[in-house]
Amino acid sequence: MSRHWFFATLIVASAGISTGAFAHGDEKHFAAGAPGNPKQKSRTVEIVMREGNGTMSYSHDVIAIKRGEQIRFIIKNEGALTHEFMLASVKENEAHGKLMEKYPEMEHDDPNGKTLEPGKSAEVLWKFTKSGTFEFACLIPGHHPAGMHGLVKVK
Ligand SMILES: [Cu+2]
Repeated sequence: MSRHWFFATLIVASAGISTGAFAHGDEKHFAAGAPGNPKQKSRTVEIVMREGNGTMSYSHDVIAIKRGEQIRFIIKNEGALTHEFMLASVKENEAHGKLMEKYPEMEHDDPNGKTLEPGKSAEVLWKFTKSGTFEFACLIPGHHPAGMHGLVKVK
């Protein structure tokens, strides 16, 4: 466990705010579905993060997914700043974003979210077990309002 991850988890736990995951017995539950199984088939979706012209963005605004589908998100940071990909409900991301205004140094290496320095990439393997509209967003202060958010529509 990295020190940053532990620090972030500690803050979130003590503040009582959900980041999209909560413990229930030994199992973790997530708003947007569940961590994927590498042994099952998946569809790859590559997402690029970047800045430019006063905005920050993901290469996708909306991703349509069938319920039960497993997606291998390949996330690439092609920007000059650190960015995140956090997959949760809109409400959870909003609460998590408010927390990050207080603790902007929070970093994530979770099943549903990664923090990526410039030039880095990461994978999030995710199974969309629930229908509904979810959000992926960068919760580093100022990034969501600058355009770093997108929707996942699961039908
Ligand atoms: Cu960002």
